[in-house]
Amino acid sequence: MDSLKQMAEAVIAGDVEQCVSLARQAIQDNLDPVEVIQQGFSNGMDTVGRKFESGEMFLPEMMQAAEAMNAGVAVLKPAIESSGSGSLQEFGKVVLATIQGDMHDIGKNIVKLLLATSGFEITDLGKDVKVAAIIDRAEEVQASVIGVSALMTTTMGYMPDLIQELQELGIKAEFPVMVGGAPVTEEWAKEIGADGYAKDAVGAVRVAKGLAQK
Ligand code: HCB
Repeated sequence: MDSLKQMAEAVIAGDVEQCVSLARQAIQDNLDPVEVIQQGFSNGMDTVGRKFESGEMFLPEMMQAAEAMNAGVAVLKPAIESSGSGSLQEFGKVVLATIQGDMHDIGKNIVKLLLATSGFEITDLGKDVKVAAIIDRAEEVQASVIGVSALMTTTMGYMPDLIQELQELGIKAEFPVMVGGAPVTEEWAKEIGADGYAKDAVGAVRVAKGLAQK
C-alpha cells in the first residue's frame, strides 16, 4: 500500500500513533506536506464521513479519526511553515471563522496554516462564530478578506446571512467573502453572492490572493 493510502487508512482507524509515524516518515522522504494532507489524511476523513452517514461508523469513532488527523497535521505543520513565503511578501489580512452552530474546524485550521505561510496575517475567530462577531472583527482589523467555513448543510445557511448583513451595512465591497467547507459548492457561493469559493486549502490561498489584490 502506498504511504498516502496508509495515511487515509490510519485516519479511518483513528490511529494517532500511526498518523504521527506516517507524517514523520513523509517528512523524512521529502514528500510535499500539503499533498500529504490533501491526498492522504483528508481522503481518510472523506471516507469517515461517508461511513458515518451510512451508519457504519459512530460519533466516538469520528472523534477519534479527527484526533488522529490533527496529530498527523501537527507533525507536518513545521515543514509547511518553513516552506512558506510568508516573510517575503505580505498579501493582507484574513479574518477566518467556522460559522455559527458549526464545531468543525480541521479544514479551517489547514486553510489558516496555508494562508499564514503564504504571506497573510490571520485573525482566527475559531468555530461556532456569529455573523456579527465576524463583521465586528473584520472592521476592527481592516481585513482584506473574510474566510468562512461550514461543514454542515444546516450551518451553511448562515453564510448568506453574513453577506446580506455586509450589504445592509453598506460595507460589502470593503470585505470580500470567501466561502468553503465540504458541502459548499462554487454554484452555491455564486448564488449567495460570495466573492470567492475554494474547494481546498491550496485553492483558498489562490482565491484570497486574488480578492486581497482587488
Ligand atoms: Co462531523 N459531520 N459532526 N464531526 N464530520 C460531517 C461534516 C458530516 C458531513 C458527516 C456525514 O453525515 N456524512 C455531517 C454533516 C451533515 C450535514 O451536512 N448536516 C456531520 C455531523 C452530522 C456531525 C454532528 C452533528 C454529529 C453528532 O453530533 N451527531 C456533529 C456536529 C457538531 C456541530 O458542529 N454542531 C459532528 C461532529 C464532528 C466531530 C467533532 C467528531 C469532528 C470534527 C472535529 C473538528 O473539526 N475539530 C467531525 C468530523 C471530523 C467530520 C467529518 C468526518 C470530516 C470533516 C473534516 O475535518 N474534513 C465530516 C465528513 C466530511 O466532511 N466529509 C463530518 C477534513 C477537512 C480537511 O476538510 O472540507 O473541512 P474540510 O476543509 C477543506 C476544504 O473544504 C476547504 O479547505 C479545507 C482543507 O483542504 N475549506 C475552505 C474549508 N473551509 C474553508 C473556508 C474557506 O473560506 C475556503 C476553503
